[in-house]
Amino acid sequence: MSLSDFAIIESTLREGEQFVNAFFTTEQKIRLATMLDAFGIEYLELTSPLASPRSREDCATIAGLGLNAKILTHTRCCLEDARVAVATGVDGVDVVIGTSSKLRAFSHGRSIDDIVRCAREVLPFLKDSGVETRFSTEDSLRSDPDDLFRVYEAVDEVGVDRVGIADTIGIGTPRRIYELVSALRARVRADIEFHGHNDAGCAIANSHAALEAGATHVDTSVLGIGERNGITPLGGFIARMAAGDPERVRRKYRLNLLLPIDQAVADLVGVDVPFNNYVTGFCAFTHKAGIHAKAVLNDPSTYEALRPEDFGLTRYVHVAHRLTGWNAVRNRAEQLGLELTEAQLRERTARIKSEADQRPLTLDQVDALLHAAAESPELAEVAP
Ligand code: HCA
Ligand code: CU
Repeated sequence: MSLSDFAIIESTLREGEQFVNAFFTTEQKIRLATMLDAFGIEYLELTSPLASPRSREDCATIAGLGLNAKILTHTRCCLEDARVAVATGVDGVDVVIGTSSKLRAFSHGRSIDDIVRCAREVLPFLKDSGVETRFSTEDSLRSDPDDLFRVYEAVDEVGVDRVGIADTIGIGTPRRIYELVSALRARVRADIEFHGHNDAGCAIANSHAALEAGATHVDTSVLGIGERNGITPLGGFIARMAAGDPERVRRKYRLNLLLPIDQAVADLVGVDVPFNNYVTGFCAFTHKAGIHAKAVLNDPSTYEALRPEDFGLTRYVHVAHRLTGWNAVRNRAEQLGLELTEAQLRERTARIKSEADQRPLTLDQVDALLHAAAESPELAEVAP
């Protein structure tokens, strides 16, 4: 159900602000919020207004922009924080508290009974204030399942809109997340959100598994930025969902904004978009080996799970190397407007391969070889 009907909680302006290089000015936050809203994100999560005076003003400013996305902020489970959050004018408040024994011992020092008591105080206050409510347990995967379900059932009883599972240190696997979300799905009527860190590389797969098990909301950040190596990246999550149901993802989001969004965040935090990034990495739609190139030129879906044109991008067939084939070379000749015979193309392909065996070749050098063939018809006679 949820694979076909999910919402993204975009947390670049909360979790992403916890990335070591991140410092966003108010203007930059507004620009990012506006871009993400234009992309079609359903929710934007902002840093707690309790974090600093500027964070508080920015919450109010972004909540007042009149975006389509619902604006959320994120607070600890306490009434004073909840009051400040509501006063900023946000649409919803994401309440979080650690339930693992480690966090209870070394972070806030509260018992499960205490957590339940506090949640039963904070959530009704938020509901009465007319905002959407979410209650999440930090470090859910290292929490005792009995404690977890006790807390979730208690907040479900007071009518929370959404409960959240957080894989805070990125240790989840798809199977584990599937089982946990399924068990939770059977116990609460509230929507279910998944927040997954990427320390061990499973964040996207875990988010997908959460949806398969009945979760309804997934947290992302642009390029995955966040604490340590971050969380589920927006682009990677979109790629995963588009690989499953491209029609729906095309209808839901303005996919051609993904590249400017990834680039804007990379610039703001002083990093490059990774070369192998989902969709927007420079080699995401490049093809190299002759066999791949031939098939892709005939039908791109042979070797592409995603269509570059859905994202306003183009594929690139790499010809200047020793693995090339004559179909790729013919395609390049056509791009250059050259009419070469099959014999010429096969001869030029053999020449490119032997030259590329000696040294790296550039596309300019390949183009020069193709132009030379077009100007020397006698090459047409040379069989490979
Ligand atoms: C944090 C921790 C958190 C919260 C996630 C959530 C995590 O930095 O406050 O609210 O669901 O990873 O546990 O990001
Ligand atoms: Cu987190």
